[in-house]
Amino acid sequence: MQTLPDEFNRPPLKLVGGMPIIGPFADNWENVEHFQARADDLLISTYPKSGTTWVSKIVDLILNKGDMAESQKAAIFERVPFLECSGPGMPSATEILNKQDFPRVIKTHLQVDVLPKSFWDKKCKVIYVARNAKDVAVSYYHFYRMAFGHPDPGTWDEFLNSYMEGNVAFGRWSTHVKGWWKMRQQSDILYLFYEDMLEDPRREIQKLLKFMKWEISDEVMEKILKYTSFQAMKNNPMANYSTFPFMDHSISPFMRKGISGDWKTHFTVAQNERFDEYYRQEMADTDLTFRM
Ligand code: A3P
Ligand code: EST
Repeated sequence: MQTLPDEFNRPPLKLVGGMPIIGPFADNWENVEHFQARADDLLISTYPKSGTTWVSKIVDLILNKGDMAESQKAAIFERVPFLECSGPGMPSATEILNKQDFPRVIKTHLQVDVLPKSFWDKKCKVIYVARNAKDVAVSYYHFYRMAFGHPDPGTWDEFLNSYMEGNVAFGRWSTHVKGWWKMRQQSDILYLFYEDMLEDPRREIQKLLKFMKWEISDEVMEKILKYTSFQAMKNNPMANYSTFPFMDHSISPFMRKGISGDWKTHFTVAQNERFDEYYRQEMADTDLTFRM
C-alpha cells in the first residue's frame, strides 16, 4: 500500500455548500462546481457505501455488451471516474473527465443541492442507489478505518455519533437519500435500492436496461450476473480496489461482506434504540422507506 504524505493522512473534513467533504476534494471544488456535463453523460449517484462500485460494474458491462475483456482494461475507478475526487499525486477526476471520450459514466457522492448545475441543464440521466441507514453506517465505519484519506473514525460508538450528526464525508445519510428521492419527480432519475439488488439482481438489471434504453441478449444477462456477483467482484482486482493507493485492505477489505443486515452484529441494543428514535425523526417528512 502506498502511504499518504502527512498532510493527506487523516485530514479534517472541509465544508462545501454546507456539506462536509474529504479535505483534498474541497481544494478542487472550483473545478467540480464548474464542471461541464454533456447530455449523453450517465451519472451514478450514491451516498458512500451504498453499492456504487457494484452498479458501476453492471453499467460498464451493459454498455460493453457483457464483454469482460473490455471492462477489465482498467480498474472500475478509472472506467467510472469519481467526479469530486482528487488526492496527492493523482490527477483530479475533473481533469481526467475533461479529456475523456464520450459518452462518459461518472460517479458522484454529492448531495443533490451541490451537484454541478450543468448536469441539470443538460438533463443527464442519473442512476441513484440507496442502501439502508444502518448497514451504510457499518460499512462506512470500516471504510473510514481502511482509507486514511478520511478523518480518524474513533471507536464504532464515536463514529456512529458522527454519522448521526452528519459529521462524516458527504454529510447526513438522510439528507442525501431524501434529497435525491425528491429530485426524481422533476429529473430523469432511476432510484434503486441495494437490498433489491441483493434480492433479485436480474430484475434490477432489467430496470437499468429499460432506463438506459438498452437491450442485451439472455446470454449477456447471464454473463453480467456472473461477473457482478459479490464473490466475483471480491476476487477481481479491477473491481475490488486492491490496485487503488491509500487503502489498507488488511484492516478491512473494500469488498467486505456484501450482505444486508450486518448492522445486527455491530449495533448494541442501546445504540439501536437511539438510532431508531433518531431515524423516526429524520424520516418523518418523507414517503421513502427502506428494508433493514
Ligand atoms: P459492505 O462493506 O457492507 O460489505 P460502495 O461501492 O458504494 O463503496 O459500496 C461498498 C459496499 O457494497 C460494500 O458493502 C461492498 O461489499 C458492497 N458490494 C460491492 N460489490 C458488491 C456486490 N457485487 N454484491 C453485493 N455487495 C457488493
Ligand atoms: C471515498 C469514497 C469512495 O466511494 C471512493 C473513494 C476513492 C478515492 C478515495 C476516497 C473515496 C477516500 C479518501 C482517499 C480518496 C483518494 C485519496 C484520499 O486520500 C483515499
